[in-house]
Order: sequence, then structure tokens, then C-alpha cells
Amino acid sequence: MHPNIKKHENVISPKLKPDIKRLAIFGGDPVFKTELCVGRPNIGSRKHLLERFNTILDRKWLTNNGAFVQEFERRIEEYIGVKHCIAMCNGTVALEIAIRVLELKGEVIVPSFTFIATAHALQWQEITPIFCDIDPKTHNIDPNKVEDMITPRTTGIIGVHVWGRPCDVASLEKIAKRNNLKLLFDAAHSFACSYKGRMVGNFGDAEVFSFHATKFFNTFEGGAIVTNNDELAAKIRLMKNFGFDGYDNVIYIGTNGKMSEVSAAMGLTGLESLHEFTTANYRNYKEYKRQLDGIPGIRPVSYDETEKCNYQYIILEVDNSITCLSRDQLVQILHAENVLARRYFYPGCHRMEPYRSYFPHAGLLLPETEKLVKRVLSLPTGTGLGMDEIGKICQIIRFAVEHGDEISSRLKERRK
Ligand code: T4K
Repeated sequence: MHPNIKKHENVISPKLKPDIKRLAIFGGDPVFKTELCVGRPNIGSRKHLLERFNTILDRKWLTNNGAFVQEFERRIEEYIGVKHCIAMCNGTVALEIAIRVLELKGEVIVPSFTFIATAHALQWQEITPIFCDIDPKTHNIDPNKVEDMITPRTTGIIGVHVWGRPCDVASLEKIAKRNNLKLLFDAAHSFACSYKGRMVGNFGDAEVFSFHATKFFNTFEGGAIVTNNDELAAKIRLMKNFGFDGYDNVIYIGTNGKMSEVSAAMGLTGLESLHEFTTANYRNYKEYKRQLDGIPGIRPVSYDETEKCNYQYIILEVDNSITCLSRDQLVQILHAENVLARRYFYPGCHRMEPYRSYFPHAGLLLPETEKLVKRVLSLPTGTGLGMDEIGKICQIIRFAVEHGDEISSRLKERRK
């Protein structure tokens, strides 16, 4: 038993795991019969969705700026209070188009602690991502380190609002202005979140959302660029449609970034239930926090409750010097119990190809990123998860940490 562990009302029920041999990783029955996933899609009213699908079929208008896409864009603009929303087929293409429209080239500063799409969207256009370290308190790009990475080839900065917690927007805006750089935000995690009382989507030159199935609000696949800049918005609209300005008239280089009507139908249906989704996520977040409180070496990430937040990620930092278990061992234990916890952004973009080959020593400048990628894990949440399930997941974690040294030795023994 870990000496610092606090007595808790939710000490693991002896029926759940009477001793460590009954952990599923050692051959016991898993606590859950079916898998609990991170990224299980939230689905709003099935009735409304199917009605919209029927409307699409009746209209025989499936894509190319259809009525549902237009309605979806207006709803997002109203909700965020932004002038322009341009819906797209996914967040990655939206990033690529945003990068192109901002005329970024040469080098762009990005965090390595992000989904690979942020870096690839640059490299895809032969722009070099220059990886910047993060602030360990926020997990976001550290503005104090950004300026050191600027060279004569730098044209922009991409901040990522990781977990839906906005970057230090004010500092990044100052740095961008001072150095005449473009500022883009990858807001894939932060739809429905605010920064200093203003909705994310209003900052920098533009911001990009992802509405992928695994996001708390989804359009199957989908994304959007939002901006308050009229000129940029007009160009983005051309770019996502091959550069067509009316029939047979191409006036700009473009690609196919269009959102389909089925995606917009899903989006409109999801928007009707947005409050329900965030309320469920908030309830889960509070329950996880309550139940994980006091487990030594397990630190759940907190959200600023004075801001709007989607609470879509339940993130734990595992300090293995205290838990005796590594983050990866804890993930293994949870997986065996059918809790499909995920490592996040592991091993960091700088350790993935082609960046690993291009910058083999990038890690030397990214000490906080290197630490965090080994500590972070994400737990299931969303509308499909009940309090009982959260209780059991937390009991497994508590039990694993209580018996960390024993479990760890047994796992090591097994590997021999
Ligand atoms: N920037 C950032 C910061 C991002 O996080 C992302 C995307 C992007 C940019 C790019 O946006 P998009 O182009 O994707 O719109 C997911 C998603 O593919 C990706 O959208 C997301 N971030 C990234 C963090 O994760 P995986 O590899 O986790 O997906 P997968 O297939 O392993 O699914 C995860 C879990 O979700 C599964 O265990 C089961 C569950 N699931 C998944 C799907 C697709 C379902 O229950 N139903 C489903 O339909 O990539």
C-alpha cells in the first residue's frame, strides 16, 4: 500500500478486485464486458438527423455549398460571434487552406505537443515546422520560448489550444505583431470554449476547428476556418472550391475542401444538443476529479470554470516517481479491464517521420514536451458514460496505484 494514499469513500470494492492477481492484466475478469473508448461520438436527436437526411435525399442536393452547409455556417457564426465560418471536409484540409491563404512559407513555429496534422499541414506545403516547447502548467506552446525560435525565414506561429484550454493568446498576439508574423490557431479541441470571456474562433488571423467523429461535437468528418477578416474569408471560400468564382471561372488556386450535406446535417443536429454534450462532459469531469482526488502521483488536468469550456478531455498526468507505475503500465492495466485510455500526442511530432529524420536532435530544445508525452493519458468521457462506470474506472486507478510497486515488479517479472 502506498504510504501517502488518503482514505477515500471509494476504496476499491473487494468484489471488483480482491487482490492484484484478479486484475485482468494478470488473468482476472475485466471489470467491463465491453470496451469504454476515448472519442466515442456524441449523437444528438436521431429523429432530427434522419429527418434531415430525408430532406437531403428529397432535395437531391448532396454537396457543393448546399442549404444545410450554409445554415450550419450561419449557426456557428452566431454561436461564436465571429464574422465568417467556412465549413470544410475535415480539420486537416482546413489547416492546409488556412496556412495557404495566410501565405505562410519558410518556417512556422508550432508546438510539437499536438496531433500530427498540425505539423503535416505545414510540411505538406513544404513549409518547415519549427517545434517549440510547451508550458508544463498549460500544456500549450510557451510564449516565452517562441521568440527564441524566430529566424529571418519565420512567417508565422500556430498555437494549439490543447484539451480546449486556450493558449496564452494575448502574449502570442503581441509576439506576432512585434515580429510581423501571421498568427493561426489550431482550435481542433476547443469548439465551444472561451478565452477571457470571448469565444475561441475570434483570435489571431484565423482559427481552425475539427468536427471529427472523435470530437465532442462532430459532423462525422468535418472542420471549419473561422475569421473576422473579410478578405481572407472570401479567398478561403474560393480555395476550398478549386478557385471557382462562378461557373467556368477559376480565379485562384484551390482544392476540394467542401463539407457535404450529410456532415452539415449531423452538425446542425449536434448543435441542438451542444448544451447536453457539454453538461455531460462537465458532470463527468467533476466526478472524475472527486474520485481521483488524493491519489498520489495522479494529477487530473483542471479547467478554468469561469470560462466556457467543452470539458471533452479527461486528462491525467502520471508522475511515476510517486506512483511506482509508469503511465504506460497504467494504460496497459486499464486496457486489460476494457478501459481504452489513450496516450496523447505520444511520442511528440518531433519524434515522428519525417521530422525525426529532419531534426534528430529537436528533443534537446523540447524538454517539457519530452516529459509530458510520457506522463499524459486520456480517459473515456461523453454522453455515453455513467457515474457507475466512472466510479469503477477510478477504483481501478486507485487500486493500481495503491499496489503500484507490486504490480510493477510482477509486470517486470513477466517480461523476463
Ligand atoms: N489538430 C488537432 C489538435 C487535432 O486533434 C486534430 C485531430 C486535427 C488537428 C485534425 O483534424 P481532423 O482532420 O481529424 O478533422 C483521432 C482523429 O482522427 C483526429 O480527428 C483527432 N485529432 C486525433 C487526436 O485523434 P484516432 O487515431 O484517435 O482515432 P481512432 O480511430 O483510433 O479512434 C479513437 C477512439 O474513438 C476509438 O477507440 C473508438 C472511438 N471511435 C472512433 C471513431 C472514428 C468511435 O467510437 N467511433 C468512431 O467513429 O484519431
